[in-house]
Order: sequence, then C-alpha cells, then structure tokens
Amino acid sequence: MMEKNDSLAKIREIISQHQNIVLCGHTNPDGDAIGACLALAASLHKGGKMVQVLLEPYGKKYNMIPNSTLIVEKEVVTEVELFIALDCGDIGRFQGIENIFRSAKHTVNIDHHISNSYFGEYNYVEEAASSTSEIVFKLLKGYFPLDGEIASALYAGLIYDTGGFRHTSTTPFTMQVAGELMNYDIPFTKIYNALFDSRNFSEMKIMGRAFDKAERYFDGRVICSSITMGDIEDCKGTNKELDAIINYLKGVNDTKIACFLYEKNDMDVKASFRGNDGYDVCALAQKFGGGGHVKAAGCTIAAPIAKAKEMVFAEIEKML
Ligand SMILES: [Mn+2]
Repeated sequence: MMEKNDSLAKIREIISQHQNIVLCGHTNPDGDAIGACLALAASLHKGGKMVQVLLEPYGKKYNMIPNSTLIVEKEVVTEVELFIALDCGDIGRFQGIENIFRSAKHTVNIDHHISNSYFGEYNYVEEAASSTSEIVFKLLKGYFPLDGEIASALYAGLIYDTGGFRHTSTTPFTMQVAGELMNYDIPFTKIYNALFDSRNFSEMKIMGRAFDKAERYFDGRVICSSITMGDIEDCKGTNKELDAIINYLKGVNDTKIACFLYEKNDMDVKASFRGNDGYDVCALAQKFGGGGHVKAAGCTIAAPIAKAKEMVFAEIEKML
C-alpha cells in the first residue's frame, strides 16, 4: 500500500520554510481542535512566525486554554503561505473558509480521524493517536518552543478527546505525553474541571430537557433524544451547550447505539452517534456524508428533525 502520510520531519521542514501561517480547527470546535490549534499557534508565534488562527466562537469552558488572542476573524486573513488544518477529517469540516484554504500556497492536514480524506498537499493522519493534540506534541517536542501555556493547551486537547483518559484511544504513549506535559507545572485540576465538571445554568436546563425527551428503541438497544431550536430558546441557551448530552445517553445500561439530534437551523439537523463494542457508528455517520471515529461520530442531515430521525433509524435497523 502506498504511504499516504508525509513524515513529521517533512511537516516540520515545511513549517520551517514558511513565515505566514494560518491554522484552523473544525467547525463547532471542541477541546482537541482548540487545544491543538492554540498550542501549535503559540509555539510557532514564539518561534517568530506570523500566525493567525481561525476558529469559530466556542463555549466558555474552553476559555482556560491560553493564547486565544491569536484567533482572528476570517475577513482579516489575506495571502496565506501555509495553511495548517488541525483535527479536521475533511475540507467540509472547516465551513466558510474553504476559499482561504484553496488560496493558500501550501496546505498541511494534521489529524487523527479514521475518515480523513487526505485533503492536504502534505498530510499527517494517525488514526491510533488519542487526539490531534497528541500529534502536535510529537511534532513540537525537541524542535519548536514548548512552555506552560502550550503544554496546558495540549493537555486540554488530550484529556478532552480521551474523556479524561477513559476512551480506548488512550495508549501508554498518551499517558507518557500527559506526564511530560505535567512537567511544565500546568493547572491540570483546573483544566479537567473546566472541561468535564462545569456548565452554564442554561446548559444544565437543556440537558434536563434532552434527558426528559430521551426514548429507547429496538428493544432498548438504541437510545435517542433530540433538541429543537425552540427547546434551546426556552432554556435561554445556545447550540454550543449540547456536547455533554450524548455521553449520558450512551451511559444508559444495555445501550448499543446512542443518537442525539438537534436542529442547527431551519434546514439542517446535526446528529451525533456513540456506539458500544461491535457497533461502528462512523459507518453510520458516513451514510449521511459525516464521519468521525468507530465509537463516536456525527453528521449533518438536511431534513426536518422527525424525518432525519426516521432516516437514521432506517440505517440503524440494518446494522442491528
Ligand atoms: Mn480530535
């Protein structure tokens, strides 16, 4: 099989050869996308590069990830020498800035999603890596600056994507990286609590509504809940406050597949899936043009929420 990946050494060389660098993470960025972007950006900035980060607005709980001042509005980005996409499985994962990506002289794709489409001119995709932040650590260590703030950002990405070292993507190397990052005297308790144990009042209210609306199907093997724009409005929240729900659904005893759907706008429904052993929800998400990991994946479906649910269930029925 032809190796589709470039080496980390090659990626470092490309970075070293360019001065004006734009980084982006995926749409609706999570702890790993933000952590990886701000860590790499801060390191390159410290090394004297002109760095701009493109990330959509994100939830308060990520505010403890340092160096968010490197984030810019897409309108101010002109003439990109090097564009680095982090934690993005496909070009469709960075919405609204595809034109910036295409106008860049060179592009790099660094990711750990199994569904990655190798869309970069240079690619480094490691499915076995716990997180993109873990890959960024390997990229930086010994070659680019690392400090307490950069280590905090990487640690945030690492624990976010492993669910606090719980998911099967956690490896001895993940723990080794965490240990090395802790040597920078990072506020690891604060980072953990911000990511996993704090929420807005509105977020709690929306969670309550989602739990109330949850139902089980296919003899209890499938659990599903959904949230409408009206629900979010009633709870005075936003659709950035829905991330925690799916894992609670998955945690219900005897669940094989958990689904959570929400109305993104009048046209689109966002669906998240979690699968237990033996159920490939990445394949499920791919049926709708989405992707992700075997046990955690998602997609966007252009249909009303009831219809989207029907479509998802029709595919799930084939899997069971
Ligand atoms: Mn990730």
